[in-house]
Amino acid sequence: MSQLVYERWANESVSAEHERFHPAITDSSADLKSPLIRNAFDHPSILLRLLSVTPCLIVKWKAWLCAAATVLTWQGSSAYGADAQWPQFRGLGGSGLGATDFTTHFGPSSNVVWKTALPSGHSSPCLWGVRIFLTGYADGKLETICLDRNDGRVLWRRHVEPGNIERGAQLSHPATATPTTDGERVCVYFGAFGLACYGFDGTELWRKPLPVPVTYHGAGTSPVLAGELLILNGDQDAGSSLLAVNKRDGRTVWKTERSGFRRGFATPLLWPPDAPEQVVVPGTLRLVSYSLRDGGELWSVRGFPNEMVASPVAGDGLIFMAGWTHGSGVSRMPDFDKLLALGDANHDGKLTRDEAPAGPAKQHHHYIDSDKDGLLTREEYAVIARIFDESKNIALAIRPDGRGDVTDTHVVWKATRGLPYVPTPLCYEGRVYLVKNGGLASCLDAKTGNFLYQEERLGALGDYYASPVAAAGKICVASQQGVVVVYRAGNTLEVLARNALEEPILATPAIVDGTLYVRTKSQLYAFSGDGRAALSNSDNSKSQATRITP
Ligand SMILES: [Ca+2]
Ligand SMILES: [Ca+2]
Repeated sequence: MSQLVYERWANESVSAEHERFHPAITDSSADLKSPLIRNAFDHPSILLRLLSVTPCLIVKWKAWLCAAATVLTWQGSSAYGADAQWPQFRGLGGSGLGATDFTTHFGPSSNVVWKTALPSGHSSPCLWGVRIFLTGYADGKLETICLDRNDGRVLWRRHVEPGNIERGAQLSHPATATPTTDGERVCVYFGAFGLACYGFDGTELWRKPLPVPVTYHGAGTSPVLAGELLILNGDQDAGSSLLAVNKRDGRTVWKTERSGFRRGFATPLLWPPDAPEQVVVPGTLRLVSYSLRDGGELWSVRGFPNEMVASPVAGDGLIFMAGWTHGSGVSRMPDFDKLLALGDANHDGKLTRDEAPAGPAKQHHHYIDSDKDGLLTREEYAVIARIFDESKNIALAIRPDGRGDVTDTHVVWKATRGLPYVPTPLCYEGRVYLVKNGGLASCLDAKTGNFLYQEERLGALGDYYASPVAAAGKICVASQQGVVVVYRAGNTLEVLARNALEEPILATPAIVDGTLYVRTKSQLYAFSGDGRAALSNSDNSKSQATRITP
């Protein structure tokens, strides 16, 4: 492991809240990799406990360091495996699945290993080894932040300056895309800037400014790494495309236009998971799989909503997708001639927003106006009227081995109840889990699509933007209102805990190495219910006014 680069200003920026849990560490030259080690040196009694030997007072301090470092480094690597990975949005392969158990019960002051104040952002934690990567937006800067997974300390921060921030809805944010890493570099995307890539020590490797997407709700997708490529879904209200750049220098390898895709927020899925050859991207009315090699279209499925927010997920040899938009398939757009007769005051055959009669033409004026000249033409209107007419809310399973339009041949099952708006489905141990606004959970058999339970209450109301994640037979999902529900995976709904974190949550949690990482509006929490939290907290409590008890 290379020596971590600690920056003085980064240490200075650690919040007072963070300091409460972490006494300042002044000796950054020592190769002390975990709070366990650091605290042991601060408190020799802990060191003795860990070494389980009787101290000999004549042993020189250097020898102590050697012996302690050997034992404690082993302990550290055992607790914080260097192979620990959650390398993109929803972890390995975008699966949302962790490999280790996580604590069921936690809160702002219980089972907290550490917490760190962060600038605001909706991006989820991306983890590799001892590093956690996140993005944020503060003081006009789009930040990439690297934290030490051992203690939550900020290792480095880098930023890019945005041009115009993309148009966004009330809840959107300029730092929404989750970073992605291959263990050597971390790549980030900001709608208002484009792509940037940093080495693990914070060195900027390259940057690739991109046009600010034309959006109404803000950018939502996250980039994904696939071999030598970094893939970015560029769906927007006009000029959609799928972009593949060389992860080493940011040069464009291929770019596939997605004309006809008029809005989208999904993160692409790579298939097959172990050796990807396809990149699967849902969008307006269709889901399309492209060749990773050249971006050529391989197969597609019709029958989706006008805009896709949730991402596809793989499991059991199938690809699962769920899409829902408000009013989808319910109402047809009025005839354009009727709208002209009602509103076209200057008789130019086009409608300004003021001219448009109340209803969808006025409500969706900006969306329909594809060239953004402020006027709805007959042609622009016809495109969106068709899209709205064909829009269908659906969850389905697809066999991903076809070519061409496989709507009639490779869709294994469909469902129309329990559909999530933003949260991506979870496929776990042969079942597909859906979480709908209002805290309504559904579970389907992954192979047949039969409901095992449908729209049952998690007992935490409100909207859901974070996606469910799972490990060790448990599922974890966070409501926007800040309640993290843990429920048992299985054929029936059994809620194990509702943990209120007292702040809004829009980011998807991560489960790595027995620790659950949850980003709230202002903090990143690391929760653990094992001795790690207890030891860390008790150590800190010795010199801190605020004691955190498990
Ligand atoms: Ca007019
Ligand atoms: Ca226009």
